[in-house]
Amino acid sequence: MEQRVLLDESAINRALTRIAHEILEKNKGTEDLVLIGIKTRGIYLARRLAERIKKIEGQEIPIGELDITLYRDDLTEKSDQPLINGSRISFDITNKKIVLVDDVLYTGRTVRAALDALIDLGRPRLIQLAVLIDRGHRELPIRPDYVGKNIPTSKKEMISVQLTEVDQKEQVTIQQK
Ligand code: 3GP
Ligand code: 5GP
Ligand code: MG
Repeated sequence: MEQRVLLDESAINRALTRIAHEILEKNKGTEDLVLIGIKTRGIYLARRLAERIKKIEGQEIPIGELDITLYRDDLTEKSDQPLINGSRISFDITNKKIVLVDDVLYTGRTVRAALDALIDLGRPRLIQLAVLIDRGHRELPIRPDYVGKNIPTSKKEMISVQLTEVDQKEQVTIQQK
């Protein structure tokens, strides 16, 4: 299967550093700021952003986790019903500025489910969205506030996000399904 590298390790690092700065700029610092990562790789990306924010501002910000999966037979045939499998958010989100973090944004249905889950937990002041890759094909009116890289894709393509914490490798590639 032919595979093309979209981001290598340094490109991922630069994108995350830029997004950390953008988050701080847009929110004017870390006050009431929290990060919530969406299952698997979004959680590691959220942790990395929090580390960078700590380096830049010297402030620790809370991180929560949401576990959302799509019912599907395989990666090409997915039904469009994302399911919340659980959350680990050990702080009150009321009046917080939440940045949701995911690796890939595609139809937007996962993010919609995340928004539902968050709004059930409390009333945040605002919710923003950060993704490493926006591959297009939105089916809902959802747009990211922070993007590592926009990659126009065909629906037949698949983006593989490999992070050392999970994959012992650090790169983003695109291939045909
Ligand atoms: P993630 O948990 O880190 O997001 O859903 C399991 C993994 O499969 C996901 O990892 C995701 O990166 C990967 N994946 C690749 N292509 C697709 C796709 O088209 N849909 C979904 N839901 N996941 C995909
Ligand atoms: P959406 O709900 O926006 O269609 O898809 C978002 C979720 O599905 C993300 O959490 C992401 O993990 C996964 N996803 C969708 N398409 C891709 C893809 O091409 N590559 C990867 N790695 N994940 C994808
Ligand atoms: Mg994901």
